Parts: sequence; C-alpha cells; structure tokens
Amino acid sequence: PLSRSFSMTSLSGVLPQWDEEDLPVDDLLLFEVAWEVTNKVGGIYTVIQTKAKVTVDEWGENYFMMGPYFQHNFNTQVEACEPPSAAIRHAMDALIHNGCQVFFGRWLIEGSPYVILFDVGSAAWNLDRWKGDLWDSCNIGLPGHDHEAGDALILGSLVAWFFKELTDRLGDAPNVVAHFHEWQAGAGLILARARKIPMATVFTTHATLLGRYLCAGNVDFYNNLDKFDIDKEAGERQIYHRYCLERAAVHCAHVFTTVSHITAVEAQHILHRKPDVITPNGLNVKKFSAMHEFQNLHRTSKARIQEFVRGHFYGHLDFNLEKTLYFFIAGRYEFSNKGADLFLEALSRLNYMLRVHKDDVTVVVFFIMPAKTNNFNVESLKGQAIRKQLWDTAHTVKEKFGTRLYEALLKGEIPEMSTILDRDDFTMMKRAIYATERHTLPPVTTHNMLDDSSDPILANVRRIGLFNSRTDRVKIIFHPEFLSSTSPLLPMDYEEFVRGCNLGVFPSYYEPWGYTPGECTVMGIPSVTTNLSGFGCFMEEHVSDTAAYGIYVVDRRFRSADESCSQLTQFMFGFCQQSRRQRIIQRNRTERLSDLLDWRFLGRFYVHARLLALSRAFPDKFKMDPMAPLKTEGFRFPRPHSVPPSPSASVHSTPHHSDAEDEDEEDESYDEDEEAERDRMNIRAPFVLGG
Ligand code: G6P
Ligand code: 1S3
Repeated sequence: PLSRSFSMTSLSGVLPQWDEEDLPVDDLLLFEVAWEVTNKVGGIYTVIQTKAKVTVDEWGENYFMMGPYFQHNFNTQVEACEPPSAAIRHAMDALIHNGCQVFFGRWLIEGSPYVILFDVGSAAWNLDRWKGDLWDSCNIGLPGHDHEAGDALILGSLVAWFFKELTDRLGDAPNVVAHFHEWQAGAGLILARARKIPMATVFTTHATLLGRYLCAGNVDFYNNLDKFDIDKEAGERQIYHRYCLERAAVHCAHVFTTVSHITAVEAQHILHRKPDVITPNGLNVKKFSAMHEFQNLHRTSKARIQEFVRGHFYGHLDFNLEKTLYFFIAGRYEFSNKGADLFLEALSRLNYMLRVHKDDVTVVVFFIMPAKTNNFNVESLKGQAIRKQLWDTAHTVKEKFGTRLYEALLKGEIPEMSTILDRDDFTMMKRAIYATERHTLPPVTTHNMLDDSSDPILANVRRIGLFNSRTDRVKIIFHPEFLSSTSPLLPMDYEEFVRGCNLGVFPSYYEPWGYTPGECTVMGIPSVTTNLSGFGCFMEEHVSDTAAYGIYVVDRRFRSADESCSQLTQFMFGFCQQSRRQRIIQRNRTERLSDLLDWRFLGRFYVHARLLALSRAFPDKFKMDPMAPLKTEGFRFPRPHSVPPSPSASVHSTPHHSDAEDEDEEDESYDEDEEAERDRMNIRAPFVLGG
C-alpha cells in the first residue's frame, strides 16, 4: 500500500523527515486547473506559480496546468510547443476540430511546467447549451448578467470535455488525477463527476465566496459562523448561483482541501463539508550561500528607503535617521479585512507612548495599498528634487574642496581650512539650504487622491491627527499605488522595499492564508499577523514563542477590538525598544523559519491530498493505510535558547561592553555564532523581547 508518514523528531528545530514511498507517477497524469494559471489576479497565482518547481520535480513530463487563454499572457509568458503525449494531442484536437481554441506550451517560470490553455471566447457560442447541461446535471442555473460565472462555466465545460476525450483514449492507464482551485474552476469538476469520467479529483478553496462578502460588510463573522442563513445571505448579495457552483464542487470532489485551519472552520459552516486535508501555502525559497547576505540586503535596501525619506521630510529632518524604523502594510485595499483600521488606531497609541516615554526612536509607516489617484502630487516630487539638489551641491563643494586641498598639499602646504572655500561656495550652500524652507507639513499621501475626502485611510488619519508634525514620533506615508522600480518617486520594487523595512504589519480580519507576512519571513523581516489569518494560525501551531522569531500574532479571535489594538500597540512599542543588535538577531531567527514555508516542505500536503483522492477514486489500485495518516501535529520549532536581552546581560568578550557597542556592526557575527552555539548545546539564557 502507498502510505506516507513523518518521523517527528523536531526538538532540534529540524523539519520532520518524510518516510517517503513514491507515488507511481509514471502511471499517472496530474492536472491542476485554475483561473489564475498564467493569469495574475490575486493570491492563487502565487500559489500555483511558486509551487510549480516542486511539482515538476516530482511529476516531470506528467504534470499539466490548465487555465484560460489570454493572448497577451500567452505571448509574454508561454513558449508554445507540442504536447509530449499523443493522448493529450488527441484530446486537444477533439476540441479544436469542434471550433474551440486550445493552446499548449511551457509556462516560463521556474520549473517550466506544461500548460494547456482554453480560449473561453472562442467557445462562447456554446454558453446557452452548456448552461442547459449544467442545469440538467445538478440544477444550478446561471443568470445572463454574470459574465464571470459564464466564463467559469465555459472553461469548466471545455476542461470536462477534454478529460472525457483523454480518459476515453487512455483507457485504464495511466490514471488521471485532477486538482481544481477555487469556484471559477469548480464547474469542470462538477461536470466531470456528473459524467462519471474516471479520474481522481481534489478541490481546494482559497477563501469562501460568502466569507469574503460577509467580512467586507463589517459583520461579526467568526462569532456568528453557525448562525448565518447561508442561502438567504448569498441570495441577498446576488451570488447564489456562484455559491451553488462552489458548494457543488466542494461536495463532488473526492478530496476537499483548504489553505488553513481557520478557513476549514469557515468552510464547515459555509460550505457544509469538513476539509479532508489542509494544504498550507508555501513559497519558492531561495537560500543565499552566505548566511548574512540577507542582512546585507536589508542594509542596502534600507539605505534607499532612507534616501526617499530624506526627500519626503525635507525641512523637517529633525529626527535621527539612524534611530528611525520603517514599518509597512501592503496589499489589496480592503480597509478592514486587511486590518488597516486596527493598524491606524494602534499607531496613534504608539505615537502617544513614544512621546510620553521621550523615546528618540521615530517610526515611519508606509501604507502601500492601491487606490484611485491622479498621479504623484507636486509636494512629494518637489521633496525628492530638493534632496537631489542638496546632494548635487554637496558634491560640487566637495569636489572644489578636494581640488584646492590637493593643490595645496602638492606645494607642501596645509591650507587654512576656514578659507579653503570661497564666498561663492557659501552662497551656493545657503541657497540650497533656503530651498528646504517649507510652510507645510510633509504630506501624508504621495499621490493626488481622487476620493480624498472619503478615502478610509485618510479619513482615519484625520481623525487620529497623525499629520507628520515635528512632535509626532510616528510619521505616515500613504503610497496608494503598488511599487515599481521605474517610479520617479520611490524607485524600488516590492521585494527590495520589504527587505529594507524593519517590520511588516498585517493585522488582517479576513485572511484565509495571507502571503504578505510569509514573504517577509523568507526575507528575514519580522512581521505582525493575526490568529484570524491562516499564516498566523500556522505559525502558532508550528513555532514556539513566535514573537522571539519575529512573528507577532495579534489575537483578534478571542479579544475585543480594543484589546487587540492594545496588544498590537504593545508589540510595536516593544519592537521599538529593541537595540540594533537585538533586531539583527531577531532577523536571523525570522529567516530561519523560511524552511517551514518552503514548498519543499509544504508540498507534501498536496501529495497527500492526491494520494487520498486516488485511493477514493480507484480503491482497487491505490490504498492508503488509514492508520498512517499525514501527521504534522506536534512538529514545532523550539523556542530559541538564548538572547542577550540587554547589553549588560549580553555575552561579550569585553568586560566593558557599553550601549555604543550595540551599534558596532562588527559584533554581529560574534553574537550569531554565540547564539547558534547555545542552541546547539541547548543552553537556555534569560529571554526578554519587547511586547
Ligand atoms: C543589517 C546589516 C547591518 C545594519 C543593519 C541595520 O543587519 O548587516 O550592518 O546595521 O542591517 O539594521 P536595523 O535593524 O537598524 O535596520
Ligand atoms: C486568497 O487570495 P486573497 O488575497 O483574495 O487566496 C490566497 C492564496 O491561497 C490567500 O493567501 C489569501 O488569504 C486569500 O485572499
């Protein structure tokens, strides 16, 4: 029998080994169907794209992704080629000969998986007939006005048709296993099952339709999960037919999975099926050969953010950039679902606490959430222009100074320093300084907002009064556009920006998984998440003392909004009180968790789901030992053993260790080795981290 289990020796923090018995992939074909294959809409694209490599490594030429064809995507992301098997060619031709366009190629991402893309437009003339087929097979009717659902049905009908042709041709072998993602791909699964096509099916939901709608409407979702009249709620939101597609796919699948435990609970109530397997989302983690490389990248990226800040706050740079921390929130602009509301309230409290404690730390907070704008605003552009002018002035003067000094030295003289620069030089410098005079506060937004008066972030900034005044210790910059390395204002791509920040803050209310904090983690940047996000729950399950590892989990599930806000404030305040050395050590720990988020580890949940589906679809051929289910329960990263909580308790070789040495970067590697050694020897040292 095919079975897999883990040996759970995890005390060392080494991820559990998998006693592997390989699936006979040579006798199988694997298909993965999603609307976001080669087509970026949201998070599912990240799942599919990052997972491709490990799946191709396992399945080689027997793995195919399926999705909609869009000419632009195909031209820019896919290299057309012939299918590797006659059966695939045959199934495609059957559709093509009936007037539907189907394309084949290799998706140019890591792993170069095969893709089969169906041109929904070319088959649209079948829509009415296929609506009839859907009704006949499961009594789900689609209204004419919902084009998105119509497209999903066309894709599903083409996919089911393809599978019918393929399995007719293949006969008994190889067997087919097909994994469908989200309701847009669900119709293919429903129709394939209604037509009794011999294949094993898996369905994964990445968020329930109704959950997303209800949460966006400010409903107390989690406390009322068992009380919603689901049909009525779906009907009132005019998504009843979509909800039916989603629920039917869930129930038709041999195996149902979702991305987190929190969404599993939601699915049980909203979709009335308990997921068979949780398939957490991973990332394609790239390890640097040098251990400290990510720390160096942090320094260089942070320097670029500092440059931007120098320009943005020109004339108001009375805070110490060496003691300035950069926090950020980023994602789709769902104000309360993504927790921007809680974040702003907590920032207001943090500002108060930093002022009361007379802290010399300043926090610059970026909100990177796209909203409707009318380009950059003049004040922001002017800031960068003035910074550039000051830089140019400094360089011109430096050049002159250098030349005169050089000439004097050539003559064997040491020049009089106070006269080495002439009047013109001073005039130029004074003019540059006068240009930094400003009568307005540094702007909160970088762009002209179209909905300035009703924008929720700006409305709340006005309410809490965080206007970037000199006395504020918390400064706010709202960049209502995704970042780009070609921007004239902040020319950095997202990854580079994240690397330069100190803390990502993602206090989401509705977040089935949430990639943003995971992306921070693999770059070694600490982050805040919540126990209502799949990521946060996963980390709490597998990491002891998450905060020590730089993953701060706000309790939004069992606490009131006010208590959650206080907790978030405490986390951030504690973070601000760490020394540079403590931050460096914490980043090293954060980065250590990346193995846990790597598809090389998390891909096993998908493998398990496939095997389970095969054992249910073809019980004579594929058996699973019911006594050896997939086990990851119990695996936990241990609490880090040592942290020098304060300079006096730290483990320096010098007896005269002082605060100043905290800034001494040469000590970094020393501390790291020390900590690693302590971890190895299992020595516990007193551990305190802010928050
Ligand atoms: C990295 C670099 C250090 C630098 C530090 C800044 O760790 O290796 O040289 O000092 O980043 O850290 P901070 O926490 O102050 O942003
Ligand atoms: C969903 O995308 P979203 O950002 O709309 O799926 C993602 C991938 O599973 C998940 O990370 C996210 O939480 C969901 O919300």
